[in-house]
Amino acid sequence: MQPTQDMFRTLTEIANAFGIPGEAHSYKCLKGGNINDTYDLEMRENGKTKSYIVQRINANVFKNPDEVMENFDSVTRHIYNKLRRRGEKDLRKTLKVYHRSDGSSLYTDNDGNYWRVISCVYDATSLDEPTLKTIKNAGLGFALFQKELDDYPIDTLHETIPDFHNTPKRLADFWLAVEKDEAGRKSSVIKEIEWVKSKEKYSSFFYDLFSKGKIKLRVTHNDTKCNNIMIDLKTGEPLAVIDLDTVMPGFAAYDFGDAIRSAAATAPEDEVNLDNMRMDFGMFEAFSEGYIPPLQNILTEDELKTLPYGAIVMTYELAVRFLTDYLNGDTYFKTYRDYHNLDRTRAQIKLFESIESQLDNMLQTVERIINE
Ligand code: GN1
Ligand code: MG
Repeated sequence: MQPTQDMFRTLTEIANAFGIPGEAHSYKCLKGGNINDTYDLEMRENGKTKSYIVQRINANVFKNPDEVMENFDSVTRHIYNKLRRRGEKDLRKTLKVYHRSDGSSLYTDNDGNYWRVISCVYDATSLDEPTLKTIKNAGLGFALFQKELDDYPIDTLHETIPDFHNTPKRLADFWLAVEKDEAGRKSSVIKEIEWVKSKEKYSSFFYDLFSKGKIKLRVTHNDTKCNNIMIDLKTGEPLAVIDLDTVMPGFAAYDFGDAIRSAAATAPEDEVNLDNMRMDFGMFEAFSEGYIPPLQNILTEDELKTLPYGAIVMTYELAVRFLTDYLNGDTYFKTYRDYHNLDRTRAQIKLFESIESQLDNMLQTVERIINE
């Protein structure tokens, strides 16, 4: 999206409300998210420029922005304090939330939109298109995030989206959407609906392990798309994990799985030419080599060994969510073209089939890394 005067005025108003020093100079729209709107605002003071990340929180998705910010703030503080205690100099390894003079970290504009300001991670890039060289560090970065939060008091976290990764509930919502057929699209997606039915067994995979006491609820990120990790432009080292709106109790395999779903896919999430879409095994392997070693003493053996199923379940869940939204008339995810949610569904189905067909090799590879 091209910058507009109106948006520039709004962002300037927000920067002023937060007491950000200097004068607003220009802004850029940062793309990549399906939910919030994100801008990079450049402020100038005494000839120096500094960037700030200004975000509008999607209140249709996050019904309680105060609770989102409480989680965000305390998770980033937790990591910051640990980095400081270890004498870590590079504070790009976590984000900083800005506060207003009354202590609040939110600003509400005249239209009732909620805004926040977050530090910019300098000399870094979000990993939109990982390569075999960079993906191992993405795995390492997400693992370190999991590790930093291992001692975070899980009961103090708000559930910012209830049942966010409750896969059986996602499936129940899907069947409701099929029944209601709100947008009159059901008859055009009969094949996809049948596919969802045929893979239903995966929806309760981790819930069954949990009820048997084999895996634990942990503080997880819940949206580990590869563009939610920042990588040092010069060294490739992982820096901050970003987009912390959905940090909530969850299963480690869901974070691992969502990262594989996005980072090891050979095409974008909404690819139309399905021949281009599959999971690249080498990418899976490299990510796992970064992710597993730091967590060997944290995750249980059952958690580690079942990680590959996370990729299956997360890809299934997202296919179900995209198709649900398509049936509901595109009310949740931002869409940029007709049939966007349907294209996304089909691309996830194709990716799922590729992941499922490589499952045995994935399990063996994880086993090998665990035993190394
Ligand atoms: C959304 O906002 P973004 O793009 O990081 C969604 C994730 C999906 C993802 C699919 C709060 O994430 O759950 O996996 O789109 N976030 C929310 O691209 O629903
Ligand atoms: Mg997100």
